[in-house]
Amino acid sequence: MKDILAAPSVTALIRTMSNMYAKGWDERNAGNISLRLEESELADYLDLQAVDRRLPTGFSAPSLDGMYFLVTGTGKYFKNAADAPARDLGIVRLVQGGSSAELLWGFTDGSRFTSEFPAHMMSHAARLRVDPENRVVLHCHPTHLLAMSFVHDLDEAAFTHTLWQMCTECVMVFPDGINVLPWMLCGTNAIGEATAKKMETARLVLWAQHGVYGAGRSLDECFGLIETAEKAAEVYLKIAHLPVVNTIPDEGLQQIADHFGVKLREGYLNKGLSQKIVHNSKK
Ligand code: 2HA
Ligand code: ZN
Repeated sequence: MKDILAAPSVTALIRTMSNMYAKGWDERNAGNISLRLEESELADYLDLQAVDRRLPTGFSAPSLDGMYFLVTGTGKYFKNAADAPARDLGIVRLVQGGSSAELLWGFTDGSRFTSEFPAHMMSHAARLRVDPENRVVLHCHPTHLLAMSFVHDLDEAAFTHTLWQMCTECVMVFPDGINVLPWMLCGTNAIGEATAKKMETARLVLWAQHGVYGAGRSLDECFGLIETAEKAAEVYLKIAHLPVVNTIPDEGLQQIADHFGVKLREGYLNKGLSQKIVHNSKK
């Protein structure tokens, strides 16, 4: 057997966690990641019949039955993952309709996967229905998106539109926009189900006054998605209190989309918001 610590998905996950920590998105035990793995990626590294422990999940996800996930552990610090990967990460196989997870590697201190496992698995199921190649669900607390959720209208079209206006590349990176959940108690099946529902129409879901979820085909793509939205939120917060005299007009946003061949979320342009930065469209 090869060394699992040298497996490309494990090294990529640790690198992503370190980068996220460096960005300031994952203080203390904040954040969690799950990466779907193919059996073929694991076969050289683990005895897939050797189940260490069985962990109840508390939900059902029949479409994920038999799938493998590399996932971060509950209470673990992104800052430390590179020092103790076998303690802070785990590889599980979902069985019994998703109601149970077989631990194949990791969580060596007897712990288990993130408290946000329901939101992760339900989001995987939702994204796989729209994109069979989706592999990543990633949650973190990026400072500027979090801050923006206190001062900006949480209407999804308005929030998306403001982010799109902040950097030219936003419409290319997230043409599907950002969906928004109001503040909710985290770590529950209820927020998991609500997040998954939002994941059906966008790869970014803001948890107001908490953080953000992203989904994608690779860790890099998903990291870049959040990084781009977070950059836009940072620009917004730098200009929100200043008189805005120039913007990218809606026609410009449409031109970018047409030029790069992406389809913008229906109905998010030409809502009369284009020439001004909207702090609260209800005003
Ligand atoms: O894992 O971020 O939402 C800690 C969290 C919970
Ligand atoms: Zn969180």
